[in-house]
Amino acid sequence: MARLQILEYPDPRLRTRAVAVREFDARLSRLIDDMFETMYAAPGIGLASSQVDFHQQLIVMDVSDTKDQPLVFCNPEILSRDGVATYEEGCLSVPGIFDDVERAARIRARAQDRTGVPFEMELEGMLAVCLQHEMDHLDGKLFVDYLSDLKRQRIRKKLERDRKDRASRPAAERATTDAPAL
Ligand code: K2U
Ligand code: ZN
Repeated sequence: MARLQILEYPDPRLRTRAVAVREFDARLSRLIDDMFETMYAAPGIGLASSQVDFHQQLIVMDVSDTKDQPLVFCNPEILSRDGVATYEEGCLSVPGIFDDVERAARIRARAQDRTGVPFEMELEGMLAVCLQHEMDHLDGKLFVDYLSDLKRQRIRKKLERDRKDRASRPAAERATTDAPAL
């Protein structure tokens, strides 16, 4: 398995609309395993294929505290929505930024598993928030798009400044501070 590079806002590749998964083969399965390794190492509770520059409709999630309840969603669709809930969201592609986003409180979703077998699932709480957040990624949408233009502009400037600062540090120093948690 391998840890994949996660694209960071405002990288334009994050705005690509993903196409449907058609081949449920060993290559897809290997990517799914790599995405899980990348997500757990980040750490995060969800990851969309768009974030690792793969533009087919694929999401991995695990919202469990014990990190032993992995979920795979290929070609996900939302069949129904109910209620409204506001959560403070973050994003591995927008590091260090958190803000409130309003989404459906409960959803019914249909998707395919890693072998292509279709399934349906009722989701609520963090599961529902996370899947809606990840499905936005597949449409090229980020949670910062729900914020004001002024907030989004400030976030973009901060991330570009942070990246420039990181790039100007000696490589040895970068390696220690940027090393992913083991
Ligand atoms: O898309 C991503 O970057 C993964 C997010 C998923 C997520 C976003 C908002 C709300 C829930 C899930 C990452 O997991 S962000 C890091 C994180 C970790 C734990 C809880 C919330 C956010
Ligand atoms: Zn995200």
